[in-house]
Amino acid sequence: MGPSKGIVRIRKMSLKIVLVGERRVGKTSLLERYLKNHFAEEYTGTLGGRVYPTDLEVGLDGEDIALTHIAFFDLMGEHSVRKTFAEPFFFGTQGVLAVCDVERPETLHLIKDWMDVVTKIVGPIPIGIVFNKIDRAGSMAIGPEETAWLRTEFPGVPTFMTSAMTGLGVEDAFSTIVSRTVDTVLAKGKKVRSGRLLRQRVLLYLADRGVASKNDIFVAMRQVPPGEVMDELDNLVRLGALTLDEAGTSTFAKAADLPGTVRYRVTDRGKKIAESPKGEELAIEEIV
Ligand SMILES: Nc1nc2c(ncn2[C@@H]2O[C@H](COP(=O)(O)OP(=O)(O)O)[C@@H](O)[C@H]2O)c(=O)[nH]1
Ligand SMILES: [Mg+2]
Repeated sequence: MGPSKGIVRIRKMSLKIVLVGERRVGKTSLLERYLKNHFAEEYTGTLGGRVYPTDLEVGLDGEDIALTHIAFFDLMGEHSVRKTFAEPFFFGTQGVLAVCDVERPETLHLIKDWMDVVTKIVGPIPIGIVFNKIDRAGSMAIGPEETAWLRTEFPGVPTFMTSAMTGLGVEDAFSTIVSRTVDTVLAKGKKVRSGRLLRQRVLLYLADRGVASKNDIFVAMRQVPPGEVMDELDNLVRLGALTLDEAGTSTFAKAADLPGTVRYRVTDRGKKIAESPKGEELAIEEIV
């Protein structure tokens, strides 16, 4: 289903985006600048964390839009969060802005430690690297050595030069991480939907014939990679919608380990699911 003329689809989603980085690099100032367009001179370092909830509209392909509710998480007790409270703090994070201070190169290298902690908890997610305090260009300590290090450690990761003080580059850094996070979340959703579609096709094919061999099913689904078809056969057996037709295969065997001649038979339950209207087809998704 590509974007079709005249129809605007609206996707609603909630996102969690976290700012990481050492103390005093400017995380809180960047958030304050981006969300409230204001800059506080004094330093108000406190323990814990703080959430800035925001609603943003993001343009998608064609005319489609995403209505996002974004929770930006700001660190306060930076050290204790990385060492002790990482799991609850980063749980469910979908995007990261990693901030360093152009006057302190060590804050760039420590981004690696922050990302290791985050990735361990939520896996690979979109990230943007922010070089803040660019208004201090005169005392900038980030040179070719740092740039080379960055390319090795974070290949392909977008970088931004920002100043929370003047506002330079701030909008770009935030809007890029937001749109990358939205794209990633939507891509994951697409995967689930095509999985549902394949499940229904396999089930209808078998409900029609009663029995079919693994090879026949591959031929019927030839546009789909065999690995995906086998995963779906395994799911349907687990759901009790299909059984293996061979005598003596009472214990569950993975489709990948079985010969092409092995036959699958649709069960009464499988027939019922195949016949049910669309809404109910999807209900089986929950059971897996
Ligand atoms: N010159 C300059 N100072 C900044 C900038 N961003 C933050 N600061 C200052 O750096 C200090 C630490 O900022 P803060 O946002 O509290 O850092 P955090 O600990 O990472 O949240 C404060 O004194 C800020 O005023 C910037 O872009 N330029
Ligand atoms: Mg702060």
